[in-house]
Amino acid sequence: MISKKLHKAINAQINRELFSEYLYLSMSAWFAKENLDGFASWMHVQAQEEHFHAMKFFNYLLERGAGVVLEQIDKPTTEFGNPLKAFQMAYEHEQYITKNINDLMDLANKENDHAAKSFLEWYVNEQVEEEASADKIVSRLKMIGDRIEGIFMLDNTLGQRTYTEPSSTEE
Ligand code: OFO
Repeated sequence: MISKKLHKAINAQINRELFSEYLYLSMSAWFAKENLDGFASWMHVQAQEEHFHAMKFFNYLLERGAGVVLEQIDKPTTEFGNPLKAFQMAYEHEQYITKNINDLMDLANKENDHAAKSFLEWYVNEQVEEEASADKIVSRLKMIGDRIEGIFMLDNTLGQRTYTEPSSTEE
């Protein structure tokens, strides 16, 4: 039986993951408008990952016999200025999500909920990857600066990212 507190906190995290999906979709639309199709595609894949994160929490609550209440999703920003600013925002957003995952883990510890702790481990590890991938692109964009050929080369590289749903053993 999951505690009321932890149930409420995980339910709130579903909304944050869905907002992440929205944010990255909005970034994808902005990059597409800027004719940077590779960046747009990378962000689209990222949005798919966020959907998976949200559904993993969603299914977990159902599995624990707890209900899910879907709340309103905030409207994301629609203008990002330039690729560096967009990825800096993505990196900051991931740091914010990491903090929330850590808070969930702290709560699961406090509640002595071993099942939740084991489940949340997946997200703790996933956030390391989430932060690292955004941070790496921020660093590359800083190196590139205003050089348009560098932007196009990175656009080409990022466009090669494809979405693969994590296998059930990783879930
Ligand atoms: Fe769900 O990890 Fe990004 O936001």
